[in-house]
Amino acid sequence: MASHTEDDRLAAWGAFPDYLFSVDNPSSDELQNIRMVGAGGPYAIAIRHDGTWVGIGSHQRGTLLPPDDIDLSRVSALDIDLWHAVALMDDGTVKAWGRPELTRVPEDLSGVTAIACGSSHTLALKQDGTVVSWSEDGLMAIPENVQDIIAVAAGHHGISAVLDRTGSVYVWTNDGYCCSSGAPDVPLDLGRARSIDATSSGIVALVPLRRSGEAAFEQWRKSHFGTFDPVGHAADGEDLDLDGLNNAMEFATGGDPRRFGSPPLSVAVRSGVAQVTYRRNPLASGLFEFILETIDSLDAETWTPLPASSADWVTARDNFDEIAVDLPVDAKSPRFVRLRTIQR
Ligand SMILES: [Ca+2]
Repeated sequence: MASHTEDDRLAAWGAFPDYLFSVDNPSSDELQNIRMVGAGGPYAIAIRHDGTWVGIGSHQRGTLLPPDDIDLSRVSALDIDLWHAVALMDDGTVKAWGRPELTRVPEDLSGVTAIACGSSHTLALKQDGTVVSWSEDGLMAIPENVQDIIAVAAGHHGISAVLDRTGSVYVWTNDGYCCSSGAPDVPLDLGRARSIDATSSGIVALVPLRRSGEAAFEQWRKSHFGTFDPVGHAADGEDLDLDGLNNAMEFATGGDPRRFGSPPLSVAVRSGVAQVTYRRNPLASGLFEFILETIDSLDAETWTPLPASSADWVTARDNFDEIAVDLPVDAKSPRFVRLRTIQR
């Protein structure tokens, strides 16, 4: 770890394993007047205001030492991994050094605003929100749907992660296999993320702390309406398919807000007992309270909540749980039942 402090000194901490070779261990005097720092893998490079530099950690027998022909005073971002380093220059071009097979920056690459260096590949983010990626095998494919990108991260084993303008995070690996979501062009099920970074063993995403179920509700809006925010057709009170269930109720009961489907509550009467069945989205149960209420006449004003019972039958279906509750009924007098969902 290395950190650039407010008064331009460098703080570095961590441990270097014994198997690393050629370790730089500068004195604190050398770590003054630092303009920026790039770190990752076994090495950190601190660039001073005068364009000189100092390194900390293992430079891999010289592999990670900056070559003389790069003007470090013009570096605006720097990332390092096990065997190569990548610098974003102030004119939007990219320089790389380290193992030769990893440092073949694509010709004519320009307009770059951010870079990320993995152990075996590199990512560059361009001004237009597109991403360029390369490894020792040349240019790497970028998944479809990955556009309007604002941040990139690269890990080991060819893992790439990007954050788009809406807050969706996409992750993929060299061979197109994705470890978490199953498909590289499907965003991770995180809700809205603020930033991403990579470690040697995976990807880290910073997501706002929310109540249980809120991230799932955001993701639900995104998959049905293309936005994380409760606006327009995605607002909680909207009912696009005109089935009488607003979006909050559709999410809570595992419904499809764009398709008129079966109601979330049904009743079957058998020999003096009404079995009341309703759908509950397991992802929503932390955010919504589900209350069954009964009333004897629709002219009456007060609905009576049914006590939650441990004897309720719960059956897990694909997208929801089905809750069945037995309700005694008298054949001679009507009884009505309704389901309320209250956002906590
Ligand atoms: Ca609806």
